[in-house]
Amino acid sequence: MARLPRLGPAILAGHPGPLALPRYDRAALRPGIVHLGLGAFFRAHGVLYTEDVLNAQGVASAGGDWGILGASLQRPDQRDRLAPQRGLYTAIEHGAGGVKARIVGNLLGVLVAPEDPAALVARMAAAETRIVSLTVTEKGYCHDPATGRLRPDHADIRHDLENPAAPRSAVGFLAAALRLRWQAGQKPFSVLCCDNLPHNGRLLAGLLHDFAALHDDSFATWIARAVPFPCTMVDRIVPAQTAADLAEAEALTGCHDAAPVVHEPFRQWVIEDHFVDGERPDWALAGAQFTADVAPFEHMKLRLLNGAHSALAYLGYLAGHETIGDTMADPAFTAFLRGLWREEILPVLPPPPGMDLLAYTEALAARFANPAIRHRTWQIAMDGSQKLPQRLLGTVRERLAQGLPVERLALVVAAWVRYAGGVDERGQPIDVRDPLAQPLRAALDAAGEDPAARVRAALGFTAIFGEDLAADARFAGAVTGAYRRLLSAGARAALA
Ligand code: CS2
Repeated sequence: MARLPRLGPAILAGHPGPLALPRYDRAALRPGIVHLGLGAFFRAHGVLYTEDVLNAQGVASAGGDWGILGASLQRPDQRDRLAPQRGLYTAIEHGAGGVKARIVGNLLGVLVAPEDPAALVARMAAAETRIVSLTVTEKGYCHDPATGRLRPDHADIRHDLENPAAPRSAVGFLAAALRLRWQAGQKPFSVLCCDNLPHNGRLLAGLLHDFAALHDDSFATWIARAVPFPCTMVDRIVPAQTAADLAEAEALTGCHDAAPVVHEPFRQWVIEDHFVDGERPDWALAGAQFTADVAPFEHMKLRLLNGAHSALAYLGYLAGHETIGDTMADPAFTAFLRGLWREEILPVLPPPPGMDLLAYTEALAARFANPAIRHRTWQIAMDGSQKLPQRLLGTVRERLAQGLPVERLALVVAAWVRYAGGVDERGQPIDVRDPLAQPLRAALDAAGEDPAARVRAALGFTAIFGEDLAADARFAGAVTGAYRRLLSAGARAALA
């Protein structure tokens, strides 16, 4: 087979197939946004919203130069894939209506932070940068997930406090760049957190304030006064890249694209409209929703979508299901999921203005069932220690406070304990990826075989469960009962 050319600017001149191309002058685009944590999600979400604004308005009239410069805080792979393509990549939508593909033009380059941290700090501090956005995943904030406070003992935070000009963490980079602006008497950039965390903007503002205060109180005060951290709710299902995606991108473009993203049709972005001098792309043109208070939307999404995702991930993985779609094709799981939503989550969840939450869950069920989106249960099961608090434990807390049962939620927590134990139902090892994987595994191993002891060991992680749930006998009893059922009957039968 002939070797295909590498995807690159040549494709912008035109393409014979049904492939959408940028409609604006890419050569005129300047980077007004620096994005930390350039993974598949942001390339299928924030970059596409911005691309749609540029397509609708053109570069000059978009009210600023809203090209995006991405940064990887850990590995060079995204840069290595995207640099030979000058940042261009294929975004492929898989939905009931079939496949739609487009070439995305507004990612202008990728910096690799560990190779040259000072270069990233300088780029963020440059006056041209008006927004620094982030998707660094939950664990990237170096915080305590139960309290939302910075962990000064975190290895990256300790490093960044000692090496403020050459940081490693997202918080360290933000502090370094904002400090340069502050020292120069310039206005700050806006910080746009796009991770699935509760009150994500406010949480990050608190982390940055805590970090800065360890250095200099007047800098910390300036951050609190001058830097906007709008909260956001982001939503789109975007599985990690697979070999099949590469083959599909080749067939669609006639080029070798090393960095395609496959995503579902649905997307949502709710943003608090609080930016330095109001400067931001007009994302509403692309369907983003600006609001004064994101909290009800974020609650809805974290608890109904992400909570359900984690439930399907742990229980589905244990039952031998590879993807969320496969799990949803199993009627025992869809019945469980509906029960979880209707009986346990929805009764303690106030709807955002104008939203019908039952309809929202029905739409979610259809999105999860999309067979053309192969989202692995293993991928979602990752980093459970950082995800459970905002996805499930808030609901648990509110139900316990009202004296309501938590049977299904407890089963999910029990499945997470089982998963964290590192051995599946067929005795095979599980590749557990979680910043607390080792201490969790050690605590479970030390607890031995007794279900009550194992559950007690897991719930003893107050960074996850807080002091309150760690000490709650009703919760421990429910999780232990569920854990016993998982052991005796297996995950699938335990759903009944
Ligand atoms: C998922 C999310 O990986 C996970 O934990 O629950 O990435 C989810 O797909 C997105 O939040 C959907 O918006």
